[in-house]
Amino acid sequence: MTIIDELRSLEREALAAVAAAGTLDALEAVRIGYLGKKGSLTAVLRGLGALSPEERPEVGRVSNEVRVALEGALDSKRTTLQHAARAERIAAEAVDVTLPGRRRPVGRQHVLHQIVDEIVEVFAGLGYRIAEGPEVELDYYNFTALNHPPDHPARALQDTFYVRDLSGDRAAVEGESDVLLRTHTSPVQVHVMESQKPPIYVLAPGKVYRRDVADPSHLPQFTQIEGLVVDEDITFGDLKGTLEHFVHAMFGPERRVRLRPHFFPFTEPSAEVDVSCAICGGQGCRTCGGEGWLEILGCGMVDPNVFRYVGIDPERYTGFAFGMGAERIAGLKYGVPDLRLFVEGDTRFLHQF
Ligand code: 2U9
Repeated sequence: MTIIDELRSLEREALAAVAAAGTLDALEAVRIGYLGKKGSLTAVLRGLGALSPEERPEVGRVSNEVRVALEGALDSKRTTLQHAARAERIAAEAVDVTLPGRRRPVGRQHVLHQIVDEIVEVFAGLGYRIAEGPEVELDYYNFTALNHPPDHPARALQDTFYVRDLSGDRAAVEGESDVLLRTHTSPVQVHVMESQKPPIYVLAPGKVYRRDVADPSHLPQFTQIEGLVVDEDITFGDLKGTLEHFVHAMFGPERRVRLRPHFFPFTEPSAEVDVSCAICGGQGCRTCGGEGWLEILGCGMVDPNVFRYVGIDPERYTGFAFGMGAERIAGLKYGVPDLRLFVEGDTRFLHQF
């Protein structure tokens, strides 16, 4: 066998090895086996120097042809294998975008905030401004300026959360603190009257605190909404008309309103306000406990003493005030029998609103 035959046989064998290589690693092994430093074609090329000057050009040309053919086959096979590897990776990484997306739970406004917003809307429509104030208050703003005598039962430790200063050398004796968690939002209106002249039309929504044990109709923390109007010639008739408008906007125009005499330290005269029962229309049923009426708020004409505390002339100005619990209003509107449900945060309950 001539050296030329040997080269051609090497070429066939190498091209077959390239064709058989199934991976990039196998292909690289083929390249090293023939064209590497110790490769079989490299060995032939190195031996060219030992040939006779007559043989050398022909053998040189053929060996070069074999090398070029082999390099070409290696390159094209490498490209094919690289494309195959890439296609395989893309297939493995593919995301099926035709599947439905994962649903994320969407939050919603808490039912109590919905109710507060609804009530705010009704009074904003009548020209009231919204006022806010601190939840930690002075005894003066929560009780004294609202005409509570020093021995009023609401001031008792059993009814009010007092805030004690346990730092420094201030006497930290229970019951002697003049700082407390507000028991109603009325101190907000006292601040308003101190800083603004009448006419005043304000609505004060916010959290209030009372030392009650939670039960179906009581919460130690709840949401109050109070209103205050101070202007010239404000009468009890204005109060009644305002409340009727509110009840009709909130519960529907078919509902009736009833006022019963009551007592509050800050209003005189005072009344509790009932709305006719939605179920029986006033006949008496299980929902209203046979009464035909459901209590929704308290109200009255601002006591002249309250005006004197804040420096408003009770001879020139009169006013009315009212207060309600948002939890109670929400409970009545939606027929929720236990106010604790509004503060427990159970989403199965809250998602109904
Ligand atoms: C000022 C003067 C008077 C606010 C009023 C009521 C009547 C009332 C209760 C309803 C249920 C409290 O949430 S509740 O427990 N409130 O009955 N509140 S008049 O009177 C004021 C407020 C501020 C300066």
